[in-house]
Amino acid sequence: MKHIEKIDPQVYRILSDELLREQKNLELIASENFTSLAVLEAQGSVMTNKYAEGYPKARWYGGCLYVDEVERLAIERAKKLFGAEHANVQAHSGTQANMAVYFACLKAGDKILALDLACGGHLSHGHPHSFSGQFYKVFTYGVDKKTECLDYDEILFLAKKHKPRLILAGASAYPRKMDFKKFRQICDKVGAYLFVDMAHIAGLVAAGLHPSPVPYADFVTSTTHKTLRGPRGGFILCKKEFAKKIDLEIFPGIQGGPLMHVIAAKAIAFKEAATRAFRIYQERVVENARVLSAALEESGFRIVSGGTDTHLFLVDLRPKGISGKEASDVLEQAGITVNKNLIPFDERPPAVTSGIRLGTPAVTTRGMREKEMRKIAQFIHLAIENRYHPEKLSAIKKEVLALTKKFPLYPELRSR
Ligand code: DSN
Repeated sequence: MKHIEKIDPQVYRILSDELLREQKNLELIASENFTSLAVLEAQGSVMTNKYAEGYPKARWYGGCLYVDEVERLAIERAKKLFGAEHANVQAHSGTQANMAVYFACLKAGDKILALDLACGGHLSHGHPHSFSGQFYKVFTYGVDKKTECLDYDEILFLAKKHKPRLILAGASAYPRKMDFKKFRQICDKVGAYLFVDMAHIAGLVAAGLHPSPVPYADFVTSTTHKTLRGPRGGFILCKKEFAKKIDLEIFPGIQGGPLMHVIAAKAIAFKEAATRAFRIYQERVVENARVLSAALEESGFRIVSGGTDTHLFLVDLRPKGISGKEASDVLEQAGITVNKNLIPFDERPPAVTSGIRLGTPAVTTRGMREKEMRKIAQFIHLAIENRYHPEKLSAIKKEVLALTKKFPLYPELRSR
């Protein structure tokens, strides 16, 4: 960052502090990860300079020879990685990708059926404050009260009752595998489109550790920066019959010029995700999540649905008498970053919550394994137990620092 240091010391200081924060803390936010240096480099590359409205070979501006090449590469790699008929890699984010899908197949006022936010859904899946909840008539399904897992008979019942034009599968905070074949069968029974938002599990799907939605869904969206470990951004996969519609909805429908530097980084991430090393990494992510959740359970926390099949899980904090908000603040003081999260049937409001969501993609990228997961569970347990003792939280923070030092992050990058 030598140029930033020279030109803008204030921004340099802030970026350095963020690098230090990422290096020193334990990152357990399930949707975050650490990209490769190659992905970082591409995002800071000269392609940030280029306007390229349109698609490869059909642009509005000249000089698109190389951006065409890199976008084609990203498209081909995404299609191959997920076995898809068509890929659009221009979506700036997961929410933009979702917006393009809705616009491609729905009219304002159409009915959609999606997972309730309180049971793990996402804001862009029909929350009243999101465009999705304002443009469409939204019905939700939840999880079974006892198992805290999806109940496909209930989803079928709701689909028959409401006759939605589109059924959405996919979640931000659901720890179990989803059965996309069953979703397809339900859609076929009521004549609905199947739309899967696989943002959280895309890395697991790429590695073959979670069943792929691609053979079953009409539309699949994802972000590139969660388990997939690429740059911040989104993409869409769909059947050939919807290709033109999706491309038109992204541009000129809802976006202008694509972020070509990010698309170059997406191409790199898709290449990285096709390797054996990435598959091994994902196996460790899932194993680490299993070990961390089991160790926390042993320390008296309740794990929603009794565990996890994926990279994330939800901790019910009620047995510890602390809210999600308090727990997240306490853990932050101990150098552990998490997010508060509603648990199914939560009686607390979303800004408080009774749970936290934990995920292992980032710590696994640092190289941590089962032994470290048990240690992290102990840190979390001790921090919550000693929440009124700042000196004990500082002591845990020192231990966290000792642990993160053993698993260096971006040692090639210089911080202040
Ligand atoms: N904010 C993301 C997450 O944490 O799951 C979803 O968009």
